[in-house]
Amino acid sequence: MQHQRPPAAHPRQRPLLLRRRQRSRRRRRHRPCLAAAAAAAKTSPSSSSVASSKKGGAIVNRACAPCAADFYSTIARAVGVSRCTACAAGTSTNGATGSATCFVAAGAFLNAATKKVEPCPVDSHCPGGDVATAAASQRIPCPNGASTRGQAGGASLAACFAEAGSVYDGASVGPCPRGSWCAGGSLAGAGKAATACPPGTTTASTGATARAQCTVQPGYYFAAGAAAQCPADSYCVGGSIEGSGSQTQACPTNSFRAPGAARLGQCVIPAGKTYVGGAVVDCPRNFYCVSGAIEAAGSAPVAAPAGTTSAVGTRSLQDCIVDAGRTWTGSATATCPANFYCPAGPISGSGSTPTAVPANTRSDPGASSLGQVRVLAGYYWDAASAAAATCPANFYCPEGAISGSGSTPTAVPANTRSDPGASSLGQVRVLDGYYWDAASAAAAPCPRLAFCAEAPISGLGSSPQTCPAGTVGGPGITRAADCVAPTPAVHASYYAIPSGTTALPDFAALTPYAQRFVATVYYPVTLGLVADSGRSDNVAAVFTGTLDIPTAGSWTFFLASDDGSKMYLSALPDPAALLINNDGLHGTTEVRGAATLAKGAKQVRIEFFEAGSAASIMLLWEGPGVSRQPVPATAWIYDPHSG
Ligand SMILES: [Ca+2]
Repeated sequence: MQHQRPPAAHPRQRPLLLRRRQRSRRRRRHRPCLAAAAAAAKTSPSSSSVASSKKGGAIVNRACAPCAADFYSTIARAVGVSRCTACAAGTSTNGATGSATCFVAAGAFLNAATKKVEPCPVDSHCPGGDVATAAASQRIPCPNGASTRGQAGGASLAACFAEAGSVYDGASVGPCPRGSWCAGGSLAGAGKAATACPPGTTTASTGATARAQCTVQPGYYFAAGAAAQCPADSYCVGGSIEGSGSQTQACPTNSFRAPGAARLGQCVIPAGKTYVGGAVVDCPRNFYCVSGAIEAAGSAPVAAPAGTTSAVGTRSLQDCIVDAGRTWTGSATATCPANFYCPAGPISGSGSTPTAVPANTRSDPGASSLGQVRVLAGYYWDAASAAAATCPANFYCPEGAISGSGSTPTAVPANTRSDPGASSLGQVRVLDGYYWDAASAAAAPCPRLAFCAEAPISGLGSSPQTCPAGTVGGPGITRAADCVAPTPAVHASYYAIPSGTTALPDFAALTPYAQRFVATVYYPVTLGLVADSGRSDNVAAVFTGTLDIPTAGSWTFFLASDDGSKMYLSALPDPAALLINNDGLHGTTEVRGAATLAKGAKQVRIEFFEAGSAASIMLLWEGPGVSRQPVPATAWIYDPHSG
């Protein structure tokens, strides 16, 4: 049992007289305390109570009393002087009375060198304790890696701190383990805590300080408290679970991706499209675009090879279109070979497969269509059977393109024919009695002076054969043996004229006494009958006929007569058509006249008279290809109506 008293004020705080009075009272109070102790022993069964009663007390008012708080007494028995001693500076009885000792408070220590109580140093903690023991001097360093954060006076381990990113394991402070984060704090509390990152996440290294340093690896993202694989058609860059690691990014529109993509470049662009400027767009014309990741083929259109084209959105090399007239050889295009044709087509199909030309046709290199294929000479393209067929009889078939003449046999001209398989006009045969007139490009009746057997245009069909001299052939005549002497074609009229005539008469006023046809006008000098007039003298004649001028050009006529004569290039005596005037009485005299004449028929009129004695009338000519000579009977065209 102890008496409660208010703690005494410090002696030095009191005035001197008062202090003396109090010392006197204290002497009385601090007397030996055995009696009281013995009394106390009788009333307390506790031996400790008996022991404690031996110290920390003093006699007060003849009774034994405990030392006040912050005073102590070590006296165990009466020695004549008894008193309580104040605790040294910095120590206390921790509020207890009757203490036999003083204590250093936690957070301070008793410096043995200075004998003074000092605050516990930085980075240590001091539990304090009984000044009579070593405990009062204890200075315990914070564990390795911990500190008091610059503060002195640490009382316990709680005053030591682990910094953020480190953790106290009960022995020392080390880096926060990888996969955890450590906020740091007092070693008695938060400093011991390493918080594991959520499932599937970790930290980049040891020493993480905060949850935000927990990361998911690329290809994963943090959701619902754990890492999960990045979903399809998205990508996940990973990172802090409180930042990018918690996000999924959609692959660009029209791209796709299996789960687990870690970056934009792993999004896959479908074939026929490409990734440009942040968007998926159609593969451009004349390129092709295979499917691939953005970071690979998906953003790399490939140019269509030379000699090919491609439409917008082409998906592969095989879809490129080989140009018409070219073909794909496996690595490049080449000109379509001869005897094949090559329409435009994909590399995967017709673009790689030249088509052989049909039988009896051919093609030049670079042909692009069946229409360009050429049907061989002697054949034509029969559309119904889609094949080259032998050119039919009475047609001819030069080589030609199927799209043009090769599909159209050409009918032979009139009055010609052909055998099957004719390849050219030259092989066409001109019918008997005709010849091929190149100038008019037609079969014409055989000329008057020729015979014409069937023959090809390229041969004798264009060359009428001349009849033997003095004979004529003409239309329908096919053999030399059929050529005949011409029918007399010059119409002769004979007139009786008076004796003493000296010049040609006016025939219009006369009437012929005889008319007949004669072969030509060529009667040399005679003293007998004049021509076939039946008279020797005083006779006149008019010869009319039509000359067949064989060749156009300048023709010279020679008219010799005894006596007078005239030659007109007309049937009637047209003064404008007078070519030769050989009139008057004279012996055989020749007069010439020239004219430019067209080929073919030309009417001629010759007037003549014989007065007496010798007589002659002779017509000669000279012209292109014809030397001076009498005009032959064959030069006259028979016309029964002439004259
Ligand atoms: Ca005469």
